[in-house]
Amino acid sequence: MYLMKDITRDGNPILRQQSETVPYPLSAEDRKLGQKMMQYLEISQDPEQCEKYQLRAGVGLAAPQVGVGKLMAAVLTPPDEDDPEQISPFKAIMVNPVIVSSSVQQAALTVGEGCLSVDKEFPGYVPRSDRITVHYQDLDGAEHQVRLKHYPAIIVQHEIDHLHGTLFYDHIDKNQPSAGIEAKFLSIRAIKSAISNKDVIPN
Ligand code: NB4
Ligand code: NI
Repeated sequence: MYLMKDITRDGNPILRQQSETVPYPLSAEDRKLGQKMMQYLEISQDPEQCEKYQLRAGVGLAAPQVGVGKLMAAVLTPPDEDDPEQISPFKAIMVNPVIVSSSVQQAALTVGEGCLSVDKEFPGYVPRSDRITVHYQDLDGAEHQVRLKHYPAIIVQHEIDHLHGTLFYDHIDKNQPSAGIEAKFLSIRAIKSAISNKDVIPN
């Protein structure tokens, strides 16, 4: 199992590299990698085990964070009580994921984002697409295409960013404060001032 000592930290060049396509059939090693990443998330979300192994809780983990530059990430979203529309939590080991479409509508977690690979705190909104369609393969090579919104969509975008060498704080607008907003998810209009890409046109 992975422990915090196995997690690569900001400054390690692998976190800034483009990951490589994973070939099929999957090697035993690549399969193990996917399973171990999901295991980290499961253990870290169990309060007792999280404490026991001194982990930082995670809802997603990307291969570069365990030192492997391959297009693979695990996502495990806990049920969101504040979002009754979210029928079931999203759980997937995603291989070669590609975002095939994303909404113009933006959303951000009001609490900002934290990353297991970034020890420093970076307060501020991380504007992302509110909805995405992502295509990926599972460990058996089966192809999946799913539409995600809100919280799961934000997590998947954070993980896919890792696979392309991007970290969450790259998206934070350093010139705009983020105080005073209470809603959990915000439309692009509400957080317009925090969005650095001024070309994004609200729908
Ligand atoms: C990935 C997330 C950062 C923002 C939002 C959140 C936590 C991470 C990083 C979007 C994706 C990991 C991967 C949490 C967390 C809420 C739900 C359920 C019970 C504890 C858990 C805590 F831990 N981010 N950490 N950061 N990353 N929510 N929750 N709770 O997961 O760096 O690239 O277990
Ligand atoms: Ni991260």
